[in-house]
Amino acid sequence: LVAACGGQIGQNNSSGGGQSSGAAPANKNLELVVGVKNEPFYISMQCGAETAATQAGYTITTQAPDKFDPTLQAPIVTALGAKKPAALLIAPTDDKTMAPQMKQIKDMGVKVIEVDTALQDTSVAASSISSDNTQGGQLAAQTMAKLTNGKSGSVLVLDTKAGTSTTAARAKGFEEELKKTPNLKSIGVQFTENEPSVAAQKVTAAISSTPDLIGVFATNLNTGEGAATGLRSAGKVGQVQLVGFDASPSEVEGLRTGAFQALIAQDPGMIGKTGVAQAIAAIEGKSVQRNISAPLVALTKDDMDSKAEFFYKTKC
Ligand code: T6T
Repeated sequence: LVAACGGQIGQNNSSGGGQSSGAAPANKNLELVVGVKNEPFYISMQCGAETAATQAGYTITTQAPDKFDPTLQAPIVTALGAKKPAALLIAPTDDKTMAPQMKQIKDMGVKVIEVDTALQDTSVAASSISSDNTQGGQLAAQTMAKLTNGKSGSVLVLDTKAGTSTTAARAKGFEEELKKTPNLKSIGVQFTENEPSVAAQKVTAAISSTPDLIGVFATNLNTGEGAATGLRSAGKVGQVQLVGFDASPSEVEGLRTGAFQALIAQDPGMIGKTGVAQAIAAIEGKSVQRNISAPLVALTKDDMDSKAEFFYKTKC
């Protein structure tokens, strides 16, 4: 299987920043607003961000909505207006509807840095740090092609919520790349609302309606965990190939026990660290890079333990 891919931190399109003013900033408070509470991807990101902030002599506070939902995330951003951090690092939960609140905070002089997800409007954030999600989807399709090894069949793609920049790019990259394997046909992209129970239902429904279902691509953590539950309840573990995204403890365990055949893992700690470095550069008037790509890696049962640094954390 394809072992690894992805750009390197610091590789992408840079854009010029200002010159260093030399004076230390008075406000050294950063805020991180992630997509949802108690989720290993964001916990790992938070750990990386906290390490980098402490090393640089900055403080960072993390907040998250109870669900991956812009109507719950937007008020958190609006309330930051009263606190006025020097920078806001944010994983916007919708690529359009989070724009007004993010613009408002930017207009107050707060530097805005996107971590993981992004707005369609590229004028709001000074820097955007993310995995190359299109490439991650392509890697998932190449992995699915290898796993199915010339057999013919249908493949289900599970996205999370419409408006999530990352998972949309993964689904698109997967479907485009899958066309290069004519014996595999996508039956289309279905949304799970980032709820494992919905992902499980979509998988069991697809198993009933599509007798030649050979594979499932689950574009993120909750979707993958739910898809594995669906395969278990339908008694199809190992018969339907499951390629997931992310590397939560439950997904890693599922890879070990055979519910997943591959996982495309990200490096959320690196995304958090780099987000802090870019925020500090913006605050201190140094050069900022507009787009930064973080590495991705494909994990399989055979090689997973040699890549354990990619497993996500549940605490720092
Ligand atoms: O896959 C990650 C993240 O990259 C995506 O934007 C949203 O879902 C996760 O947080 C995993 O649940």
